Amino acid sequence: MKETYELPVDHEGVNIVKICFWGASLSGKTTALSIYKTLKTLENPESVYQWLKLEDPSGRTLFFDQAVFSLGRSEKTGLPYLKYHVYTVPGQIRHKGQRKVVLEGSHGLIILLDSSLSQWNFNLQALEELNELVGPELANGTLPFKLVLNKMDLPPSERISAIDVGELLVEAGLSEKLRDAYANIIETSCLKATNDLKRILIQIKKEGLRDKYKDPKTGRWIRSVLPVSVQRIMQPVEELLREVIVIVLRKNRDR
Ligand SMILES: Nc1nc2c(ncn2[C@@H]2O[C@H](COP(=O)(O)OP(=O)(O)OP(=O)(O)O)[C@@H](O)[C@H]2O)c(=O)[nH]1
Ligand SMILES: [Mg+2]
Repeated sequence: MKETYELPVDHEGVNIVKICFWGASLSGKTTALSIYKTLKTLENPESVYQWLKLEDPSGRTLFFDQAVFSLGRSEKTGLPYLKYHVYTVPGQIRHKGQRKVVLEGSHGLIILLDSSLSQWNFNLQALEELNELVGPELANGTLPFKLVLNKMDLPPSERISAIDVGELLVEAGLSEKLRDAYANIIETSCLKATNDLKRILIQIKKEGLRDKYKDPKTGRWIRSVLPVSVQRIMQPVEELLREVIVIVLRKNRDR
């Protein structure tokens, strides 16, 4: 990719995209990013640059988590075409100041909602705060975002549904039609994804099922044979990254 005017560059001159997970405390942001990073490492360790977690003794994020990944590599320069930095904000109410700093300069957001009924008000608070900070940019599409409803492993009586969230989006003016809003929500369970991934790793160790998951030539993991629960965790980051790249390329073309 040629150098673009919207994206910052790092010390090697590689374009950087910043993606940020936003959501209430305990919604699963750190867990989702950890799973994403684990899978990227299995698929291609060279594409994972950095993994930083700043947490308090109870495991809640204190300032941010940051993971840095690369996309492709130019044969000519040996450098990646792009690096994408993925951050999580600290969700606890008292970290409002830190959230603002971490959010700054994001090219795209993953809004993670906790499906637990008991957390509904915290989801609303997180959305209200985001609306205060970047509301118009979300509503007019300048700042692309993906909406993820996590903890779908909870029994239906203890969680909200994607329809409930769709209604909320329409009410907040983030979507015109309920059908569109509903279609844009990605349902995940980090718990199920973690368990499925563990099961595979144990099977490989015990029964040597390595061939099923690995490309014999490259030794890298094959995404398409992984359980849906695991693929779903990768989906928002990668769809968002594609959207950001398309937006940047279009802006450069129309310049
Ligand atoms: N049942 C269930 N629990 C989950 C799921 N995802 C995460 N959790 C649990 O929820 C708790 C909080 O997860 P974190 O990833 O630390 O949450 P966070 O959003 O980073 O929280 P802050 O750092 O405080 O903003 C942990 O105990 C996770 O194991 C899920 O899909 N289902
Ligand atoms: Mg966290």
